[in-house]
Order: sequence, then structure tokens, then C-alpha cells
Amino acid sequence: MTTFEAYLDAHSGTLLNEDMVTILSNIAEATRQISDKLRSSSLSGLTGATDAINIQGETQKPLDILSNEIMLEACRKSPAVAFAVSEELDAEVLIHPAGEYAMIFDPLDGSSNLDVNVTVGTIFSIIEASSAAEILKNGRSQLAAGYAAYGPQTNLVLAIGNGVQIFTLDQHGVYVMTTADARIAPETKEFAINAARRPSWDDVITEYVDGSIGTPGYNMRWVGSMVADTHRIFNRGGIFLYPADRSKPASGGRLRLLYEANPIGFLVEAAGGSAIAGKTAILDIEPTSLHQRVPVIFGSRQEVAKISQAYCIARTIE
Ligand code: P6P
Repeated sequence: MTTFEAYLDAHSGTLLNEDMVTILSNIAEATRQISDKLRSSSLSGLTGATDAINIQGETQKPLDILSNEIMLEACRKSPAVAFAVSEELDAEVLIHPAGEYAMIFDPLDGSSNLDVNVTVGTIFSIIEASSAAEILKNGRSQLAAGYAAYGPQTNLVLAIGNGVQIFTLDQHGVYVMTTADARIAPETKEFAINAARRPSWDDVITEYVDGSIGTPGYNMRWVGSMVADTHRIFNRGGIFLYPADRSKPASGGRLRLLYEANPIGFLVEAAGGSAIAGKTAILDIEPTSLHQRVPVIFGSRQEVAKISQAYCIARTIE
């Protein structure tokens, strides 16, 4: 069985340099620590909420803060990391001034699900950035991206430029490759959307969802944890939709570009799927701010194509 470290070593000197191997190894170790903290959180009092509000306007949970600190420690242990960008922090943090990379992450996505024991995750992206100005670059410039899914199993999903590999944490704390070159099924009849937000959808999304519900065989899943919904799509196909609010299109929606949409979009495209924000591929969006939000639609490419084509037609009609 191939371990995570063996996989990195096998690509050291080709897809990865030594700095990237160090960074990814430290991220893997951070996810092991976060997984460990999650498993015993009810026993160690790491549940509930704090009085703190993050830059997103969300109440921080103890595990949000702890996971963020664990990821920052992974940055500190990686001499090549110049900057850390976190969902939990207002601005980029200078880590090693001589570094050449930025580690961009959502340390604990879906944390509103923690107290009800639903799968949550850590999402990460690595880009070249030796100055703060270089952080705002489009998603196609990512060198690596991935997520850890903390569920019944702990999985680490990684793309470094040659497809997507899925690793599973074993009882000894070793990440073992359990899926090589994961592919997203091109077709699906399973869609994921928060149907309670229907009043905010534009006509394209409304017509797609209403048409799907009316078509035999279609089913809906919505976990409320992006990593959980993403991992299901990697395993059996599907389409995930978090569109913009049509009354506030400039707001971009709920999900953040740099540490949610871009890394997930990088993984999805590497597995043969599609990731769009409407007419535009997510990875082509030029960021304007660290915490910028974008509409997110990704998954089985033939299903995503129905929506991107509908947006093209709709835009033509305007
Ligand atoms: P809603 C979690 O807070 C998150 O950012 C994603 O992980 C998840 O897909 C989405 O928000 C859930 O949003 O509006 O259904 O609560």
C-alpha cells in the first residue's frame, strides 16, 4: 500500500520540490492532529461556541480556533511558507520573510456541524507568493490543493498536478492511499443545494432544480458541510450548487474563492469534473480580495454543462 509520504517522495524532483514535500507533509500532520482533537472533542470540552466573531461575521468555535492554530503551526514548520491566509484571520500573516509560497486554508469548514457529529473538513491551497500582492492570483496558478474530510473515516484528498489521490488515515496514524486517480462520474442524477434558499435563486438555478425534482430518478442531498458534499461527489458523482443571491449578486454568494472554491475547483477539474461560477470557470476568476465570495457550482461535468449553457443562453437573452 502506498503511504502519503511515499507518494510525495515518488514525485519529489518532478511535480514537487523539497519545499513542497515539506509543506504537504506538515499539512498532513496538521490534519492528523485536527482529526485527533475532533474525535474526543465532547470529552475534552472543545464543543459549543466562544464569544469571538471572525472576519466572516461567524461565531468562532473552540475547534475553529484550535484548528487554525494547528494549521498556522504547519506553516511555521515549513521554512518556504512566506504567508498564511486563513478563513479565520482578517489578513494574510507573514510567516517566513524569505519564503516563496502562500498556504491558503479553511482550517475547519462546516464547523456548525461539529456538535451534531457531522463530517467537517480542512481545505488547503498552495501557491507561489513571496509578497502579499502575489497572493491574489487565479486558481489555475495553484501548485497543490486538497482537503481532509473528518467523518467515519479521515480522508486526505490531494491534487499536485497528476490527478487526484485519496488517502485514508489508518489506526496507526498513517495515511494510506485508498483511491489512485479518482475520477468524478461525468453524469449524475444527484444534486446538492440548500433548498431553503430558493427565493434567492436566479431563474437558471430555479429552473434547473425544479426540472430535476420533476425528473424521475433525481435525488437531493445537502449535508451543510462543503467537504462532506464534495467527498460524496468524488465517490459517486453529483452536482453541488451554492449560487449567488439574485437580490445581491455582487455579494457573490456564501462560499469563499481563495480557500473554498479554488482548491475544490482545482481538485474537481483534476478529476474530470467542472467547477463554474455561472458562465465563468471558478479557476479563471481573478481575485480582488482575500475573503471574496463567489457562486459555486461543481461536479459531474455533463450536469454542470447544462447550467453553464443555460447561463450563456440567459445572458444572450438579456
Ligand atoms: P448553509 C459551512 O458553513 C459552509 O461554508 C459550507 O461548508 C457549506 O456547504 C455551507 O456553508 C452551508 O451553507 O446556507 O446551508 O448553512
